[in-house]
Parts: sequence; structure tokens; C-alpha cells
Amino acid sequence: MTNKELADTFTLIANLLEIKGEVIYKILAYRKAAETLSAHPRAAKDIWQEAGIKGLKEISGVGPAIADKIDELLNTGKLDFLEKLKAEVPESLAGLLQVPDLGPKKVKMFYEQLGVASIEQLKAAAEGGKLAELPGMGKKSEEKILVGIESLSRRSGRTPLGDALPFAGQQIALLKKVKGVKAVEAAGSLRRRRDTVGDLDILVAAEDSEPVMEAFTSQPLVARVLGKGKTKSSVEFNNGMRAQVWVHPPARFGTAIQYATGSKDHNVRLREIALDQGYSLSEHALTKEDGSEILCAKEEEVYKTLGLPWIPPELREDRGEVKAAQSGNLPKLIAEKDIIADLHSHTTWSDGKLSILEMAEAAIARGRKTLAITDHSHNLGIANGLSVERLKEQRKEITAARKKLGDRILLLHGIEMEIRADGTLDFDDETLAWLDIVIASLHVGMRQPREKNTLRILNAINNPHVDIIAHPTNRLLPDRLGSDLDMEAIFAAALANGTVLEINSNPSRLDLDDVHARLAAELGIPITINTDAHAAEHFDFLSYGVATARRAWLTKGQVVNTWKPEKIQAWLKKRG
Ligand code: DGT
Ligand code: CA
Ligand code: ZN
Repeated sequence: MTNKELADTFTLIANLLEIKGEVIYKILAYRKAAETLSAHPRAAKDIWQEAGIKGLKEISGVGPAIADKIDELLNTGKLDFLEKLKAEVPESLAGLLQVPDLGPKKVKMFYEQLGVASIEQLKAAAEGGKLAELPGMGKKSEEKILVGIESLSRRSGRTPLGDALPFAGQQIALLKKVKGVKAVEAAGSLRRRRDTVGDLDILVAAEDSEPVMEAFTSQPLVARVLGKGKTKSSVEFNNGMRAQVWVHPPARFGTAIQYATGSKDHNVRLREIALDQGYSLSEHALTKEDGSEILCAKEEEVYKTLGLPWIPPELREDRGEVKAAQSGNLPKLIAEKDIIADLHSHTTWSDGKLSILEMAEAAIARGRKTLAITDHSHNLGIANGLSVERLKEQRKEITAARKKLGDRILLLHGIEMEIRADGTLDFDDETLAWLDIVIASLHVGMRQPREKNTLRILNAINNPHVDIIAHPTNRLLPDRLGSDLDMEAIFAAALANGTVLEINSNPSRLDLDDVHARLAAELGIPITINTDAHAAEHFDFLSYGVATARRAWLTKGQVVNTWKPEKIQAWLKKRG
């Protein structure tokens, strides 16, 4: 049994106990064990084989009771305790807990009152209006459950870039240490910086692939080896993520990484161009009709041989990049170093972790010349949103911070204003005009119909004091879709009003996404790339926002955050 399988077993126990109504500390012990096991660098099975139950107990988060259960599971593949529990609480009830907003108490009630024991039965009960009649329920909560069931079927199994990138970094570091390895680089969707990643593709340059494959497949983080060959091996890790490693001789590394970077559609285009010129292009080489090979150690050489400039990986989605390369019209993509302003950040005044001054210092340390403090407004009660009175109090602290900071940074006093569920705004025009900068966004009532949510955003855009619309669709990666919105209408209004649209750099958002950001920018709408930092380290989310901007073909000139403080001030002054 792998750590993941052990962890899944303990999660199942915790869920069933919760439905049964067991005391909370027991449930928490199982959850903790599941968490520990899935994050543990070594396989529990190896520890157990070396040191028995005693070794298991030394894993922090694994007490004697859990250690005994792991021992039983590893010995017999089964657990008596779990079998007995399943006889009391049907296992399929645990599956119902995957429905967002559905807790164990309700699962228990639906089972006892209506005999609902599966997702299908739950759906039928909700569609038949049966749930709404139960105590503590109603039409609204029934509707929510239906929406939740729908979202389950959309689960993608993809990993957000923000999780995949650091994990790939660890794998690359590990492979770089293997003897004889000349280079290691990420390829696939990760190198193209897609917002979510299916599996990791890692390219290694080495003459001898054997030690690389051995090191890759035998590391303790690996739960299962899915395949092990001479040029390619793939594994599943304890955390459920999958990766494949490709090994090629250094002399062929260019064609290999070009191939493995993809996308598939980009590669198809490139192969067509190669064929037109009498080559066949593979991961190994460019081969001429007479069978002779042109080897490319560097990726640039592949493109150069085909008469093309090197194409940045973020563009390789077959969205016109090959044509642009042929005609010399590739965009000069924005880079992280071009960004010198952050126009969206939070402090302890709402739900941030640091004071105004601390946030400003953290921004300065990262080279930012402008920082807008934009805490939440009062309608977002859960985030401790600001009333007009507290906003006035906050101004005093901003003024004091400005004195301390001098000209090291332009500190703007702004707000992230809620667009309420009914479409009205959280502050009157006088308050908005008094602020340096106004961001509007929606966090609640996202499931309203398309026309209604579109109107809410249009309302904000049509207010001349609103400078930026933040994370416009409110999607959450990997699986929560954004609101259904009429983006064309939103773009038209933004253009007419000079409203800036945001790419939110938080890796769970990346909203606008690459496709929308490109459309908006092509229409002439200025784009802002902000971190929405709630703590110092969040300023480093910028790289994800910039990656999205690059995938959207954005250049420096299209992004407000490249402006110097004077230019930002002039822009805001003009808007009022
Ligand atoms: P993912 O993992 O779903 O996020 O997406 P990718 O783009 O990483 O795709 P993946 O992992 O299936 O394959 C990695 C790369 O291998 C892909 O970007 C291009 C190359 N590749 C895979 N299958 C094919 C194929 O059938 N034809 C061509 N030309 N390239 C392929
Ligand atoms: Ca992949
Ligand atoms: Zn925010």
C-alpha cells in the first residue's frame, strides 16, 4: 500500500465517523494521520519493513492507535475496524461529502429521512424537491446542492501552476545531482506556464539514461512507477501528482525539449513547416529526405533551421504564433522585471497579515515603486471589510506611513469595493472620489444568472470613480469555473470608460485568464497585473500573473504596472 492509499483509508474512516457522529478529537486524529502520510517524504511501508510498528510511531502525527492500524493494513491489506464501521455507515455516504457545502449532519439526515446513499440518489431527491422539505433546508440550499453535484462532474484532476511549479523545482534539483547529467529542464504545459498542469514533463540531457531513470523512479516520494524505459519513465507521487522524465543525449536536447514542450497543436504546425522544407521533425532530430540527420543541441537551432525565430514557450498554443514568427511579428512579451507597481494589496485593516508600513517595506524590497493599499469594503463582512469611518481612520495611518517611507515608494490609498449582490456599490461617489484608487470586484452572489452578474460588473464600470475591475470572473483553480458573464459587453464598457481590467496573479485565480486578457488588450483596454497580496510572500505571486500575461501576448506598453509613479498619479488624477 502506498502512502496515498493509506491516507485515503484514514480519510474515509474520518468521514464515516463524522457522519456517524463520533467525538471530534478521534476524527481529527485520522485526518491528521492522512495529512502526515500524504506529505511524508518516505513510504510508510519502507519504514515499517525496516523498523516495524515502532518505526511507524516515530512518524509525527501517527499515534499508537494509528500505527497499529497501518500495521494491520500493511500486513493484511484490510482493516477490521473499517469493515465494522462500513457495516454501520454505508461507505457511499462518504462520497456525498465531496459535494461542496454538504456536511456530515446533512448527509446523515438525508440518509435517515430519505434513504439517500449515493450522488445519483441525492440528485434525484433534489430535483424532486424532496430536500427542500427537510428541517433546516429550503429551496435555496437545495439549489446549492444541485450546483455542487454539477461541479463534481467537472473535476479535472489538474494541478494549479502555483503548486506544480515548486514541486517540479524539487524534482529538477534532484535530477541535476545525478552523475553524468548535463542539463535538466521542465517541458510540457508547465514550461508553457498553463494555469493548471496535467502531468509534469521533465527533460534531462545525459548520454547514459540508466542512472537518471533509477534515481527518478526509486525516490521515496514515488508511490507507483507507471513505466520505466530507456528514453522515458513515468511515476505517480504520494501526493497524487504524475510526472514523466525524458532522457536524451545532449547533442539531441534541442529537438527533444522542443517536442516535449508542445503544445501538441504547435508541434503539428511546426512539423508541417518542416515537411514543406523537406525535413521530418521528431524528438530525436530533423531528418532530411536522404536519411541524414541534423542534430540540434539547442532549441533555438530547431526553429532556426526551419527559418523561424525562437518562439517563447508561453505562446506555443497554435494561436497564431507560428504565422507571427514567419512574418517577423512575434510580440516582445512583457517580463517580470518590467513590473514596478502593484495596485492591489491588503493589510490587517481587513484580512491581510501585515500592517500598511510592513506591506510597503515588503513591496520596496521587491523593487516596486508604487503600492496601492486596497482593503476590502464593509459589505464583505467575513473579510472584516472597512466602513467609511474606518476608511477615514486608515487614511491617518497611510499618511503616517508616507512620512516614514519618504520617496522610496508611492503609497496609494485605495479600496477593493464590493459590488453587492443587487449590483449596487458599497460606497457613494463622494467617498470614491476621495480615495486615490478604486478597485471594484465581486465575491458574493456569483451563482446569479448571466445577465444579472454582467449588469453588476457593468454598473461598476460605468461609475467614473472605479479605476480597475479585479479578478473579473471570480474563478478558482483548478475546478471552480468563473461566473457566466457577457465578456464582450464588459470589454466594450471598459473600453468606453477607460476602466482597467486585472490579471490577478494569485495562482488560484489567474483571472482574467490568458484568452480573455488577450482579447481585452487587443481591443485596447489597459491591463493591470496585481498580486492581491495579503502577506509579504504573496508579492512573489507576480511571476504567475506575468506568465498569464505572456500567454496573452501582452507587451510592456499594454500594462499599467510598468508605469512610473508620476505616470500612475497623472492617470489617477485625470480619472478623479
Ligand atoms: P498537460 O500535461 O495535460 O497539462 O499538457 P501537456 O501539454 O504537458 O501534454 P502532455 O503531458 O500530454 O504531453 C507533453 C508534450 O508531449 C506535449 O506538450 C507535446 C508532446 N506530445 C505528446 N503527445 C504528442 C503527440 O501526439 N504529437 C506531438 N506532436 N506531440 C505530442
Ligand atoms: Ca504534461
Ligand atoms: Zn483583493
